[in-house]
Amino acid sequence: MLPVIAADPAPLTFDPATTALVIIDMQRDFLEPGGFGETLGNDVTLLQTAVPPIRAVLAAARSAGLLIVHTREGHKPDLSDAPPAKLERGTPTARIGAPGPMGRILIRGEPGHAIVPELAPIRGEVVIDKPGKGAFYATDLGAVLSARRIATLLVCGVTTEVCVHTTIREANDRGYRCVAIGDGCASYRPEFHRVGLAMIAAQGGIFGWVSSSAAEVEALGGAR
Ligand code: C5J
Repeated sequence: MLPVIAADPAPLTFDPATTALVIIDMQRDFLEPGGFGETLGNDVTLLQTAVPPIRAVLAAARSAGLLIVHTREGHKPDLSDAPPAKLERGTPTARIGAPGPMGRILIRGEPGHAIVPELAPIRGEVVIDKPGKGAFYATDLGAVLSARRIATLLVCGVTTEVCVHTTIREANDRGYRCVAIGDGCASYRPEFHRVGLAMIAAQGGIFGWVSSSAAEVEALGGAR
């Protein structure tokens, strides 16, 4: 019998063979002082709440043999994939590409671009580098998922209303069933986190489902 995840607006039956865990942008640049998130004036400690729940789901997903995808937002060192509209926006303390305590801000290969050590990818897991907010834009994520016949995405990471939301919207339009892991997502703005999750499950699940790490771990435990 296929496992079922307790979720809002309704329980969801899923096939582990066609389900992927997608972990969005759990990078030092967003979670640690001195990175991109802090240059924008954010309290980066707020994102730490997502780490233990993601760790728990990641361990369960690894045991259950799910496809695991990690994404990283960032740009090429020459900034050729960073549109001026993104580079020039706002009044950060340091712009994308400028030097910082973790290397150049939001640049691939720099220490700040790395995934936090607690959630570091292991051999065989997919790492998608993306220049935008959505994980499908200008990446081969769609091809990776098609090759594995993936139909359901368990999505977590940061930030809820920006890269997690954009990715779920992109995936929903592409026909994937998306389950946001509520406590495995976080935002610099707690109200945006709360409303962002509510928007996903509203109207009968207009973008997908919202679940929790405990519910996912339980469902994945039954999938082994
Ligand atoms: C942002 C992201 N917030 N990963 N990126 O700029 O959500």
